[in-house]
Amino acid sequence: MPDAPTIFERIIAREIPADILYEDDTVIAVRDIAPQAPVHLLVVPKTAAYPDVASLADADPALLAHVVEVAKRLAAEHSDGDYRLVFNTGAGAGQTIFHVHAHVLAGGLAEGTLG
Ligand code: D5M
Repeated sequence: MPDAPTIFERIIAREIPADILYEDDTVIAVRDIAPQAPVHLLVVPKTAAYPDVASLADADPALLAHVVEVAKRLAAEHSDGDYRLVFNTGAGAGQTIFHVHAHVLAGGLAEGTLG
């Protein structure tokens, strides 16, 4: 039996609401529902083929580069252009949705911390 669709697949299919900030043929960007920074966005490849960034990098580096480019553009649009790009990878690192996504964290981040 195929896996149940993730939250991101359901957002892409417009089955559940989200604050969609950008969309093209291959990615969608939404505001994170539980922000960890003043600006906290998610850039999500539309394909459900890749559970994490390592598998995306192996299989489709051009799509990963596109995710990075969209993240950069959104950070400039929604903040001052400085941002953290985070890919939680594995449950032990806090990943909860196994459909690759980039966290874009920006705006008033504490200096010198990773948290
Ligand atoms: O990140 C999964 C992220 O997804 C986490 O920061 C919350 C966010 N999330 C969960 N549900 C939603 C909806 N419905 N809209 C927007 N954002 C959502 P992970 O790296 O897997 O822990």
